[in-house]
Amino acid sequence: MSKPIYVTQPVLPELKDFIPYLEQIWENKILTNGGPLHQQLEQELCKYLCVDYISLFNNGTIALITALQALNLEEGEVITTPYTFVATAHSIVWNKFTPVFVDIDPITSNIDVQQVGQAITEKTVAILPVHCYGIPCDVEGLQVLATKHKLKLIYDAAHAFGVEYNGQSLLNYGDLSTISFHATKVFNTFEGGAVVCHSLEMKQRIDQLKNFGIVDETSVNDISLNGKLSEIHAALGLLQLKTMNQTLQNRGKVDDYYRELLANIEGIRCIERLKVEKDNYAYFPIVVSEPYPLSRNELFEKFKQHDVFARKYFYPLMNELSVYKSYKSDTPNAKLLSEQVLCLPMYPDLTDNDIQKIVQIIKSETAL
Ligand code: T4K
Repeated sequence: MSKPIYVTQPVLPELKDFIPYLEQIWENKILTNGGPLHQQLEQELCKYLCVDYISLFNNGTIALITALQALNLEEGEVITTPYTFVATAHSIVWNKFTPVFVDIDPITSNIDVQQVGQAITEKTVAILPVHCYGIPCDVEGLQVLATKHKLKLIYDAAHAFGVEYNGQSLLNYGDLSTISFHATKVFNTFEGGAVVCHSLEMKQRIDQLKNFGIVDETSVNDISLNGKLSEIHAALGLLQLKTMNQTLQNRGKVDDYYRELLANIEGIRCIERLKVEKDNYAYFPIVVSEPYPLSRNELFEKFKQHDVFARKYFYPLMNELSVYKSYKSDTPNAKLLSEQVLCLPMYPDLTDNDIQKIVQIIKSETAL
């Protein structure tokens, strides 16, 4: 039996390098609630990501829910993309807003700014785009709309750790950005996440919200969740950061090699990455269409027969899930892409042999 190849594999530090952090935690007995490693990780992340303020969370979903809560918005509609992971839409409904799904640009896979403009009504309170696969949205176009209509702009940047665009961190765009540090992400703390914001006042509000809304020993100002990241998770983050540049470099090599080997296969299109100062190569999505002899689903199954576990990120669309079907929307570009997309295995330790094997499975169909 060949060793299975999954869509991703987390980067893990050497176990021996983790031990001193555990010793420190055991020694001082501070396990959570903003301990020293948590504070150190916030500082180091601000420096690494070139952002002013960051609040750590126990996962990206709670970060997203809290970001929406932090803005004190009136009830109303939040415009978003259906081409995403369920957490994006869930965060809107958890906050009792109404999601409005608009179509995407089929080339970038990100929300289409023109469609956003057409969906804005007097009920709209915010826009929640996703930098899908770590590819930047049209941040300038979205900001113009948000400013013109006095809307809040929150980016679900779960995939966008480390991306630099237009001379700065992509996370600096909009009012708030949220990141995921899940095991499957470019930077992981096993589970984890963060909100990036632009002022100390907002950071303090977010920090209160992630701690039950507690202000001090006798006052609680908001009804909110426990979103804190523990010291063990923070330690894992500190270790990950040490090798982050190498991680991104290796991901870039995997991306390059795939593109080289997949060039000129009819019916297979690699989704282009926008030219950016620093990319994170978060995913490697391909689009499968005619004249390639197999459908996306058939290729997905064929991979499985060879112990290659690609993923249909993102299928089904949010507006096709039973829980979101009642929210009316018309998103033909997103529908087509969700039926044709397949994310190939992408992680820094993926070997050239593995990549050749994956591409050979694709090519073997065209040689029949
Ligand atoms: N917004 C967006 C746009 C997102 O994509 C996500 C999460 C969020 C918000 C929410 O952030 P978090 O609350 O999760 O921090 C995965 C992840 O669970 C999820 O984090 C991610 N997006 C989504 C796109 O993918 P699954 O159900 O596909 O994961 P799973 O467990 O099937 O893992 C995929 C493969 O990765 C496995 O086949 C093997 C490998 N793997 C996975 C885990 C968990 C490992 O090798 N080790 C592991 O520990 O959702």
